[in-house]
Amino acid sequence: MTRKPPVEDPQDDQLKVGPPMRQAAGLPAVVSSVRHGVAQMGVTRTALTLLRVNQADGFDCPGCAWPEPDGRQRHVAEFCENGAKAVAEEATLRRVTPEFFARHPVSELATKSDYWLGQQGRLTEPVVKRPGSDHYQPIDWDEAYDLVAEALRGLDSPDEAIFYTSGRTSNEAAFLYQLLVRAYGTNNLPDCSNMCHESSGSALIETIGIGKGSVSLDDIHTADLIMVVGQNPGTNHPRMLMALERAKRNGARIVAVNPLPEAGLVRFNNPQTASGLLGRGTTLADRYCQIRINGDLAFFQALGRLLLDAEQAAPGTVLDHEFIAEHCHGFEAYAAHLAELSWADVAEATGLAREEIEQVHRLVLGSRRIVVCWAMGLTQHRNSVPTIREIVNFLLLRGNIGRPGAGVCPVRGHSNVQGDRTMGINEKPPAAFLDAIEREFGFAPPRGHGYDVVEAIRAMRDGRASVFFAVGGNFVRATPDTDVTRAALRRCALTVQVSTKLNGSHAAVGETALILPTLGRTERDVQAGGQQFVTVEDSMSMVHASRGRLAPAHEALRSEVSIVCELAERVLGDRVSVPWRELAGDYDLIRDRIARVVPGFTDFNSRVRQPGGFQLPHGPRDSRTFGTVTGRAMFTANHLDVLRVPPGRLILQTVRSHDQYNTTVYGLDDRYRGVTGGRRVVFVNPDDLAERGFADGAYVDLVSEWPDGAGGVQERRAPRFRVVAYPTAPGCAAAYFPEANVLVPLDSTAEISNTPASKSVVVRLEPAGPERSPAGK
Ligand SMILES: Nc1nc2c(c(=O)[nH]1)N[C@H]1C(S)=C(S)[C@@H](COP(=O)(O)OP(=O)(O)OC[C@H]3O[C@@H](n4cnc5c(=O)[nH]c(N)nc54)[C@H](O)[C@@H]3O)O[C@H]1N2
Ligand SMILES: Nc1nc2c(c(=O)[nH]1)N[C@H]1C(S)=C(S)[C@@H](COP(=O)(O)OP(=O)(O)OC[C@H]3O[C@@H](n4cnc5c(=O)[nH]c(N)nc54)[C@H](O)[C@@H]3O)O[C@H]1N2
Ligand SMILES: [Mo]
Repeated sequence: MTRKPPVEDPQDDQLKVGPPMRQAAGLPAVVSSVRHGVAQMGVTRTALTLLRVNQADGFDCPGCAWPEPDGRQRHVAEFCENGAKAVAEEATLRRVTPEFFARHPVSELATKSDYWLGQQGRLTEPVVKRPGSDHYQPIDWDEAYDLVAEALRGLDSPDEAIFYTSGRTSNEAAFLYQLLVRAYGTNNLPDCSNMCHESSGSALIETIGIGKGSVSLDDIHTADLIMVVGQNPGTNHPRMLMALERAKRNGARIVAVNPLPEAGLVRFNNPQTASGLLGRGTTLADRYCQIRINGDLAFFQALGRLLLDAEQAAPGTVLDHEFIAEHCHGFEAYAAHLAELSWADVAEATGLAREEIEQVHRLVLGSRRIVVCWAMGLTQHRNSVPTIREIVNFLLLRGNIGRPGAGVCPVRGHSNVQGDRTMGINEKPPAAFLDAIEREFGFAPPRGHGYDVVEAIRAMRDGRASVFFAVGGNFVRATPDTDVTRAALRRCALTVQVSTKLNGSHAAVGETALILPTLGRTERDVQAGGQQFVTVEDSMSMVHASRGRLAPAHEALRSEVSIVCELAERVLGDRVSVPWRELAGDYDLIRDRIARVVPGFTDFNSRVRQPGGFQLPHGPRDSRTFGTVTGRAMFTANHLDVLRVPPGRLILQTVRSHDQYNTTVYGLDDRYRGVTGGRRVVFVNPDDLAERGFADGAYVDLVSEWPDGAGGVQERRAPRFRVVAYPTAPGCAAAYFPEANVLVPLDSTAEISNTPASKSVVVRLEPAGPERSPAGK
């Protein structure tokens, strides 16, 4: 069955580094996507599978949350290189069987990298690791469910259990999952959002009244100016480059703000067109601001101040006074605050010359319609929420929210992470949502806040929680402070993973551990009522259907919906009157319930059957209605706190390579950044290296520093990284997630959103010791 034998763990002597590329996609991308597909699934299956991605009658790409164009504009192959890798990873013909677990004890799996683990193939049958044993063994589905139900019923309080979700879970499964968890009695529903766009949600809810982006694909196509800030779309949202290319053809200007010169933002060869395959492609960024890490709050304050100054010089010509008067609150306080802005602080925080910011300002003045896009480069810092508030300030000044071609665009990660939140995967659920649950299902859901990701780790670490249940994801590797998190999980009485593929979390286990294998997006889901489809919501609030077409990887696999329903029956008995079995048999019945509980889903079943689905309402976008405390869009005054590090230290960001999907590592190359054959690299500016006496190619340990609360410093060490002299902004460094997660202190989080600050880790470099790289730990 298997194509190409699974790989061994990487050795650092295979690592090669060349110059970074100056453009993205083109023919190499097509070659790469087909190569990955064929290695995992063979030629025919590759062709058949890839042609179904993102088509109206096919499945939603399990890659990113970038929307699909409407029917007319869709390409025959509406996927990208990295979407193709995501599909190949799931549709692989390799299998992890009970014999595999007999051969490999859990203690051995714990030493393997996520790359090795992922390459073993799809999980097939439920397995259990019992107390005292070092092996997973097969277990019946019924026995597995009983085991979980018994553990949950045995807890002193429902708050001693934690229910994690990753963002691939469908709307239907997510809705029933949160219903089960709330009926059981807790709001402990941490999810990957807590580590991802939580900062965006926090800032946007406060300032515009809704935590989602306000633009549609057409707004991108018709904007005059698009700012892409803290985002690497060439790798993480490749189809976004097509939208940017189209915007450019319509006359848009693009400004990139990023400490790294990312190839995809510099130039793009559209692989969907013949000229793009071979030609020179489109120059994307008109201005590239290589900002110092964490300088964005200062950057947007500077742009705000320049607009205010320009307005003062030519009153009535720069700001949108009508919009500000009619729809906004707090303008005077904001303007007064910016009058005090220190240009010296701006220079220090951004590392940019004032002239560079003024050039962007001139583009802003010449643009009526502005969109600001951002991702993890903005959300994973201590001051992320105030930074995103500053983007809102900047846009409000010229009325750039709630009109065509303009708005806020937080670009989501996981393909249904936004939908999961809409469905109630939220540890701090709004009261209106809980009221609706109570009305529809007749039980009183808990009202207190549950644990987010960081609080969940603390609760397990401190023995306040002892059952951990995850629908998808890879908790131990995705979270910060890997050693602390692993120890926390190991303290649990029971850990349960509903998963498609093997990963590090299957080796960071409680006394008893279960793996429940589940269907992926690409697979047919047949239930009592026949073949089912599920639905997802993309980054621009479009809800649409996703139909799996492939035969399931194994006959024992169950759908996430069916796993949740079976479990609910056993955990809850007749404590609530939810017809779990009927819902599991016919997902239309779940959608009927969603329609009655979640605003915007009226006639869900009929509207989702229209080609392309439907768009959820969005007050600011649709009618300039702002559901904030004042009923208006909120200007805010935010303190500019320059991130200063002790002499000799660098600010390290943890990023994705071109060959990974979060903790799923497809391969060991980062083509655009010139790295092949390995991942333990740290990118540092050549001047910083020279100052510290390190040469390109040297091996170093990365040591992070964090106040220990008693006047001293806590240190965390990631051994043996190859230094790569790289044109990143001075004072900054970059290494890959998840290898660098050991360096991120659990307590280093964003204010308000509590997102781990994994893009601003203070580190020093030390010459590496003689030992080899630890692969899996
Ligand atoms: N192929 C692929 N696709 C993916 C993913 C994947 O792993 N692989 N992951 C998915 C998920 S869950 C998410 S959330 C998204 C992530 O998408 P991205 O946010 O693009 O992912 P990162 O690799 O974290 O890149 C962060 C970018 O921000 C820049 N940056 C870092 N710090 C700063 C800063 O302080 N200021 C500014 N202005 N820029 C900064 C970095 O140089 C980098 O370009 O992608 C999604 N899509
Ligand atoms: N240092 C650092 N840490 C980070 C980040 C960073 O930039 N830097 N980024 C953060 C971000 S943005 C995110 S979103 C998180 C991601 O955190 P997670 O979502 O927890 O991690 P993933 O790697 O996406 O999860 C991959 C696993 O999901 C399972 N899976 C895949 N598809 C399915 C499915 O359809 N159903 C089920 N049940 N399981 C499935 C597979 O077993 C696979 O191994 O990581 C965060 N951690
Ligand atoms: Mo994410």
